[in-house]
Amino acid sequence: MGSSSSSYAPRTIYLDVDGKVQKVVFSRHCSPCDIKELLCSSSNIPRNTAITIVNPEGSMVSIDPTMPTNSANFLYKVVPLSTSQPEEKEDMFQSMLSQVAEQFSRAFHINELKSEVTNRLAMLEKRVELEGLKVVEIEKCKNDLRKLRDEITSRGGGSLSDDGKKVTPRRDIPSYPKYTLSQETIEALKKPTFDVWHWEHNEMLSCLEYMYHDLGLVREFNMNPITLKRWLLAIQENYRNNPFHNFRHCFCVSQMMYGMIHLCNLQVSDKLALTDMGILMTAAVCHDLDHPGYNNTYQINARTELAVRYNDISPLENHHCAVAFQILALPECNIFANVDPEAFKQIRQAIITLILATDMAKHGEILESFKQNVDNFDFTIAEHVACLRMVLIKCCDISNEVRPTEVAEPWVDCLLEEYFMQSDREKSEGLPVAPFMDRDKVTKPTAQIGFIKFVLIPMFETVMRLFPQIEELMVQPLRDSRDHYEELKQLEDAMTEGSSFMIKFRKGMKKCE
Ligand code: 0WF
Ligand code: ZN
Repeated sequence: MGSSSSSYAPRTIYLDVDGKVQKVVFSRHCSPCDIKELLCSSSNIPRNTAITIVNPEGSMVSIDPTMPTNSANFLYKVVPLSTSQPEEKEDMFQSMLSQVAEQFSRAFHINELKSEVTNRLAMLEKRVELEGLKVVEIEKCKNDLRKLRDEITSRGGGSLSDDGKKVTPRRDIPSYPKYTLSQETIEALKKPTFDVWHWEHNEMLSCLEYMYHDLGLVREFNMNPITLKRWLLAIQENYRNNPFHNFRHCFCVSQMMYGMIHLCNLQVSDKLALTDMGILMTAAVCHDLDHPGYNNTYQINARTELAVRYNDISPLENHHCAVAFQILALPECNIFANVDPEAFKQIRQAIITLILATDMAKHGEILESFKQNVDNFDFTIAEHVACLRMVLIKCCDISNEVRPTEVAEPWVDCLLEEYFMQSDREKSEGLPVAPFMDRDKVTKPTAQIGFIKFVLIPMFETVMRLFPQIEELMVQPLRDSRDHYEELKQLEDAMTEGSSFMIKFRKGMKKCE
């Protein structure tokens, strides 16, 4: 996978043609018709024959440029539709329809959710009509309906419900293609300059898989490499498609962690153990699982089920943790299955601590305790190491501004989009709105300047006292970004002054007229 070829790379599928393996390569820009013709000619079938493709499990595979690729030991078969009997065609059509319907209903649970919303609304209306509801009951019903609406609107394909029953990946690893990373990508992956926007989900999965192998974590924890793939797939499917808190953000945080491990030489020095690296990487991968796109303040003010379940204590972070361990509880996804139970207990505890540390409400407290020991840091003191691990995941979690401007800036738009969705909802529900989330008050420079100056630079400069090598690649880019946004702010202010001058000027002209 070369860093410039991913979206152009041809796709390869393997066919069973009369018992022999036939490799078929096509461009991602081919139309479904082109691919059908190619499949016909590869299978010695006349070019215009209507065909379908079935996999070894008998399921039909769509024919289009994004069709799931397979391997030589999971061959697809081309079946000419013209040779099927009418009943067979009907069966096939019915099977196809039911598969599509099942996929839809599995992914979105639309029918159950729709009928539940309808039922509850009907019940609510009836009760208001018959007896009048107490305020607290109305609030509870509103909350229930809000939850259901959330389920419908923010379910991004494979995310899971609060009861945590849908953590199993919806597709298995044969449809998660094996990418070979180019040397260029391997080198780039270690740096904060890595272009995180360039890659599709499957490619990011391959990069994450590579990081686990490269750091020696697969060997250290005696992981089954297939389990690692399945675990990563389950992780990806349990991130929702939010504007900001999505799988690409998970990838960014994990890639920055991998980058910091290399930059600070943690993987070769005797400073941290391989177990620490496993804890750091796994916490980074899991840290925002099933994020609903609305922050803790919203959860608490709106009294959502998560806030109630976790008694208003870091509801989101507690949820991310719970989902992480629900996934690890699946035998087919348990990357720590071969670790002895005592060691697993410690790893679990450390991962929980790290995910909980990503709650920004704890920022001051965590940074202060790190400052206490940074100047006489001792890698043999467990408490020091535990504190460093927390600061490292915090740095990675909010590190977008460390990246080059063209990579960092789109993330601000994504975050503001998510914030505005929340503040619009807060306004419509009569809940308090934070000024930094309000579309009428915040701009990109105003959002970023304070955050870079008072949150990011102080934290990264503290880490720099322990690892001076981060100055060039992490701290300096932050200073540059602060300067960039301060210039933007001046421009913005000049434009506002200019336009208010124009308004006054026009008013004056009107008076003269
Ligand atoms: C938009 C801005 C902001 N900017 C970032 O680069 C960034 C990275 N992560 N996050 C970021 N927020 C948050 C995602 C969830 C938690 C952290 N925000 C921060 C806010 C506007 O403004 C401030 C500024 C200083 C202190 C508190 C909020
Ligand atoms: Zn995060």
